[in-house]
Amino acid sequence: MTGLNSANGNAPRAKDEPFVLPPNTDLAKFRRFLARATSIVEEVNVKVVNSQDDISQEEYMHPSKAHDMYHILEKTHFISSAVVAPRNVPDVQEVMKLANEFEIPVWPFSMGRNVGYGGAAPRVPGSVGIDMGKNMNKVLEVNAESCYALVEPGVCFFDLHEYLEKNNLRDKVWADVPDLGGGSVIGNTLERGVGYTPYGDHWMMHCGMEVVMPDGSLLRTGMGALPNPKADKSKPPHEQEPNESWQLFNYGFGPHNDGIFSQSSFGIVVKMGIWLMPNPGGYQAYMITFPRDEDLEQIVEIIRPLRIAMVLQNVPKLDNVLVSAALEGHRDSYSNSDKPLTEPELDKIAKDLGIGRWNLYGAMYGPEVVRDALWSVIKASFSKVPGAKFYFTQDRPDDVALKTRSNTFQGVPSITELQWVDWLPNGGHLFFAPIAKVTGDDAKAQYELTRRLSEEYGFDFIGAFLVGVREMHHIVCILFDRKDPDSRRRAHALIKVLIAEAANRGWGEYRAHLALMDQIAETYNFNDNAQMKMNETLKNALDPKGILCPGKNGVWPATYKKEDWTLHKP
Ligand code: EUG
Repeated sequence: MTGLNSANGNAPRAKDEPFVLPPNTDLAKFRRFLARATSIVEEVNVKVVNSQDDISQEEYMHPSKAHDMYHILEKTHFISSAVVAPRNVPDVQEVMKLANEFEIPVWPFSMGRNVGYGGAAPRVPGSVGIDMGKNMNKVLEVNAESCYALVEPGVCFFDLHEYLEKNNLRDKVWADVPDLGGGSVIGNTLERGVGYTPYGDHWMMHCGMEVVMPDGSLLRTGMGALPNPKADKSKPPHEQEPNESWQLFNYGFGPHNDGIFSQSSFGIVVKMGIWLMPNPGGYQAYMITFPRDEDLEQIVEIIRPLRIAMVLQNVPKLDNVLVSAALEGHRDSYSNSDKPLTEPELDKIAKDLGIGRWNLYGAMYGPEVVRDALWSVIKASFSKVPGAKFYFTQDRPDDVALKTRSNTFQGVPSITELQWVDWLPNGGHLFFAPIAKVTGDDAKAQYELTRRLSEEYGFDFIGAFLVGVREMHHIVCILFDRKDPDSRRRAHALIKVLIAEAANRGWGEYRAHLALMDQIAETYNFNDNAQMKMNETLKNALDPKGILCPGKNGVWPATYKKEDWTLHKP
């Protein structure tokens, strides 16, 4: 295990010496590596992580590229030694080959905005970050007739939306966006992020990828493997005209490989197709408030058949009272107590804001006759919950949460949702994100368990259910004070208990922070860890030196002794 060399105050560091060197790498070798990297990408695209400035950025719009802004371990634990930004696909290939030659681990990221899950930070301290977003940030194509885009890693949801606006394409197509618009389309999709239009499942809606493999070779998946007969073969492969069906049919021929590049360490995605939604020709967002905490079960039972039948057309979001409250205010305006808020306090917040203990946000798409028909079914269904109230955006002109969702649900990105992080001073956040069935029983049981444990560890329960088609992503927002070591420690202890208790009940997480990947990977252990064994076999075959993202999602290459590196020490 690499220690922090002199960040903890031992020998003074040379000017070009990083806080943390890569494993098995002394300063002389690191310097040789950087000189070679510089000759590939040019000096402006190489940065050693060696100054306080490099690790002091804490703003979403100006994220750190070197460490986790919402760290729960020491700030300098998950940290890179240097960040290298390739200018193009051949640079990525050359950097990958160089890393193999030097046996230095690398960790690609797109925008560095994987907030709540580790940001741009690497799993192995001292890895070299590969900043895929800095220079490779083009929308390569939008096809408004067949409704897709082809993008590079540095295209974020704001960029894609802006591209559609600038080219007057919004009347033809919309891009799905998640809560925060600054994330990379590719990065978010590979992490299996979720947005809120009918195209909310980004992984489901991606189509075709170009990938740099750990050995530096380049491939295209799906129909992209079939050459376009019109392609100019004199160009390098990454510039050749792709097959015209690349973004139309995901599967191609033979084993469908895309899955091994998602939440994985098996390749670096340098181009990806994403389906766009045709402009539906009409739109209306709504909010339904439910007065009592106990309404959860009944609400979810009503949601299931409506969502599976696609009467609920989008990914609706069911927020507990504090998600909405935190968007519009700070905790200290409601309570001075450092104990979790009580039932009467929560009821009072709901009353003051004119919202429910649970609030369902959704949208309808299509011409008015279609929306009217859908609304009559939706309204009749949820009216079975006593006290349910129904609002359209225009009924609550001052409601920040509703207004923001109304934009998000029609593909207009923002960063307003980030405001709930300021519920506490110095708010940092960590997500616990188990999958739930769309049943009243499961929702109630997950809510009870996660709320009880959150409160035992001194945190308010702030959570939302995002309804996929046959499951819900239950997002428990663990909000801590990042300047308070005790608050960080409690957040970390809480999520470890949540993961274990959830697994005991058959619940697993869809995505995880760097610090929790090992533990969660170990819960997916059916039949003597058969799936992990296959992942390790693939990892060792594709990346025999274990260079690309060692430890990503709990998959450790053979070159790393797992027992020494795992952060899960039960
Ligand atoms: C949210 C949603 C997520 C996630 C983290 C946060 C929304 C928070 C469905 O995915 O992973 C309110």
